[in-house]
Amino acid sequence: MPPQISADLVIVANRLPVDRITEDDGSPGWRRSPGGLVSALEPVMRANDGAWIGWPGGTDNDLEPFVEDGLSLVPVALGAEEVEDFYEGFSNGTLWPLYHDLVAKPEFHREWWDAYVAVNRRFAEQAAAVAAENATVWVQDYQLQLVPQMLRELRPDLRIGFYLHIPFPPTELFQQLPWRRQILAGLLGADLIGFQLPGAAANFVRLVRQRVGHKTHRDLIHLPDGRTVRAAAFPISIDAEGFEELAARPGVAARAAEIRESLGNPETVFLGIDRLDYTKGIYVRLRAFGELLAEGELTVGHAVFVQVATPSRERVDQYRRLRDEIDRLVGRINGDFGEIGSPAISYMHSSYPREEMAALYRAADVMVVTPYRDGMNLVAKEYVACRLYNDGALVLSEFAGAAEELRQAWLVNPHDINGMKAALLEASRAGPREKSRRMRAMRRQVMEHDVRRWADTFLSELSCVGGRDQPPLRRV
Ligand code: GDG
Repeated sequence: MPPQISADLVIVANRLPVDRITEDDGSPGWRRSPGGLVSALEPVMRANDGAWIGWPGGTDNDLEPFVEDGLSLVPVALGAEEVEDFYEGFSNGTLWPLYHDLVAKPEFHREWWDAYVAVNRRFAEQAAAVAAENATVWVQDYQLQLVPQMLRELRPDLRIGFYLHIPFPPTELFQQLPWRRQILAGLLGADLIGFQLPGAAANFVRLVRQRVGHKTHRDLIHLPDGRTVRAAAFPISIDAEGFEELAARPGVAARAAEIRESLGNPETVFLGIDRLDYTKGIYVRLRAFGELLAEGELTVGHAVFVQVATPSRERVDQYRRLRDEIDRLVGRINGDFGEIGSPAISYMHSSYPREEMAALYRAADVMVVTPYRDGMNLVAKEYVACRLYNDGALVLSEFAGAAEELRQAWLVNPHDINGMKAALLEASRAGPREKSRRMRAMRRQVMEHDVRRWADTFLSELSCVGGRDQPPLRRV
């Protein structure tokens, strides 16, 4: 019998916080997937009989709700065609590029939209089934923008929050979407809509005022049915203490030294870590590095670029093409400048355990984060948290949400390749005092604004909007 779930706090996200694995005896099992969202929400979930609704990955369709390590998990099944149309199609082929400033061209297909509606409805129905009376439901991200409205229709007693992890586009771009009205109406089902940056929240409120005609006052939207919705910024962060603790482990320090050793102990290790995604500006940063080698500003043996590109959305065409382009560029730069035992670029298309990530952060002199557009970018914050001795330098795109908090980074415009080259050189040549001054300020910001604080702030603001009389969540 599946457990009967009646939760006071329900998280609804595209993915469950676990991955399917095969146990030693060959039976199927689950392993907690690493991620800040789970660790941030875990304490409040435990204190409030929380449940998490999400897709378990794959197309296994007979999964019942289950309890894993004390957390109630509710799988939402997707068929193979829905994975194509809802996930790879509308979510990652339409919304992802549209919300990232058209870095790639979004495709609009009516059958993708139909699948998006059907899958959002399934998530909303599951949430309605497991939420206790007057419960709080927190819906996550761009794949599920219709859920708030669908859920409100099913369960008007609930308090509903929504958080968008990626940027919200300017009005002119959003207007391209044939289903723009439905998306806005979907989001307005929430009591509180959270964005990474104040600018995104302001874009949303303006759009609702100008295009839908609802009355707005500052960050509040007044709906004709008498409800008030608030749209505001809640910049996400990382488990900063967790990363700091990881980086301080002797095994991680030893691994960092080993990494540098195996790179030939160069003076400067540049590092990039990203999902292999066209928004992240991986190609352009490697090109900048290649030009610096060609011009003799940097030399192999003294400088090396380590790039980790974690596999992502490999069945989507644009991602396959990007992978080929980067493969070719890395091959060319290494062919032109590499020497036996000293490649110019050490490129890994794979994913690593958290310990190895922390060792890489510790091993790198210059962290290079150059997205064309990014909601926040947690990698930049993780690097900062791992620099225990206030050394190291961060080169950061102005177009990452993180740039609003990490002002002491070397900020760059990824469209300006010369500017980026200058910043890479400056960051690599800066003296220890300058680096320490910048890093100290950034560390203070990251350590004080961690992901626990993000979750607590959102949930406590959510309990204040709407003016309805509901019991607050138990705090931890
Ligand atoms: C979206 C928004 C926003 C990467 N490779 C490995 C690995 N990672 C981890 C990193 C980091 C996370 O994945 C990536 O987070 P980012 O923020 O950099 O980027 P997105 O995946 O695009 O995330 C973004 C975020 O949501 C949160 O709201 O900041 O703007 O696009 O934590 O460490 N982790 C492990 N092995 C890897 O190989 N263990």
